[in-house]
Amino acid sequence: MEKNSKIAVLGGSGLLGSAVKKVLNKQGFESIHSPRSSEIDLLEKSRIEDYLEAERPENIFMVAGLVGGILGNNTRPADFLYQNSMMILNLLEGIRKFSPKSKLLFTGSTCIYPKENPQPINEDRFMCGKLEETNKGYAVAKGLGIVACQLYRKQHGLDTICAMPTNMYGLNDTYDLENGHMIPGLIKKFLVAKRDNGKVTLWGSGNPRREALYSEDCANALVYLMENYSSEKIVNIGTGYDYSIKEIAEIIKGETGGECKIEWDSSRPDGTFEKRTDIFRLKEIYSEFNPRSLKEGVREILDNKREVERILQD
Ligand code: GFB
Repeated sequence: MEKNSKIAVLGGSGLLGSAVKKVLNKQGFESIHSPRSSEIDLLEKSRIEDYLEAERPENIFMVAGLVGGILGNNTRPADFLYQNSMMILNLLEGIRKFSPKSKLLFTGSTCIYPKENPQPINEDRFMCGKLEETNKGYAVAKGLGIVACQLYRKQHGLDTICAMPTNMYGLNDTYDLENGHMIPGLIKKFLVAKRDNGKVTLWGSGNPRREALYSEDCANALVYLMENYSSEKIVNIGTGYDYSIKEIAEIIKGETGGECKIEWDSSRPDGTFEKRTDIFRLKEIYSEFNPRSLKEGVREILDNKREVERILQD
């Protein structure tokens, strides 16, 4: 990418999209366009086609999507399937017709892998087994997106690449306790418990294991891949090590400085037991990739006054 390349970030107001814009800005890219969903609804084919015909961005980061945590996914599986499938299909068709020189980076998710895997999970595990029920709709849509990118590359010669980020958190996250992801949910629960002198109720057994990737570290990898990678082979983006949910809770509790009691609600789902990523391929491409620890990432969030205010207001 040249510093004046026309770059589109779709989903630029979300957790990952805002981090991608921040990284691009930091690296001196000057022409970043991030249309809001009110400007371009990716579910409306004609709107995305009009946009691509008018703008013809040289690089497109496709990080838009309907996202949520274990409960959001499990409650609205058809919405997660439909919206995420249609968005990437509409975009690929639009690129093919109106902007075939655009390079597209599509983000999937590590939930595309089967429920059970040898750990860590290598990219070749894609389509090798049964999916986890709680996020089947999202996983099938993201899997479809990957295959679509590969087939548009094969048949139409589009320059598409696909990255699979693991569980993420960071500034500008969504702190929705019912439908959101686990790490922002825990950060909010511990902050509220500290403020109110209350207890914290967490879900499941606390035994499942998850990675914790800071959104800006993921964004650094995405920008690097956009500049240095072109292949149909998907690339995991993770830290390569995981924690039990209990360990994550202790780290967040320690950083928020609360003394609260933790209770576990076993009526809530555990989901996939473990999904640690194999990041060998990413490190081969981007050897300097060095994501921060959960403790460091949580500290950055807690040191940001505006974010903390937002968390407590939501
Ligand atoms: O991030 P999360 O909701 O989804 O994490 P997944 C769920 C895990 O955290 C389960 C436990 O083991 C939950 O039982 N947990 C404990 C909690 N307390 C809480 C809490 O307060 N809130 C939440 N949300 N969980 C996601 C997919 O799966 O993985 C996404 O939903 C995406 O679509 C992402 O693919 C990578 O980690 O299970």
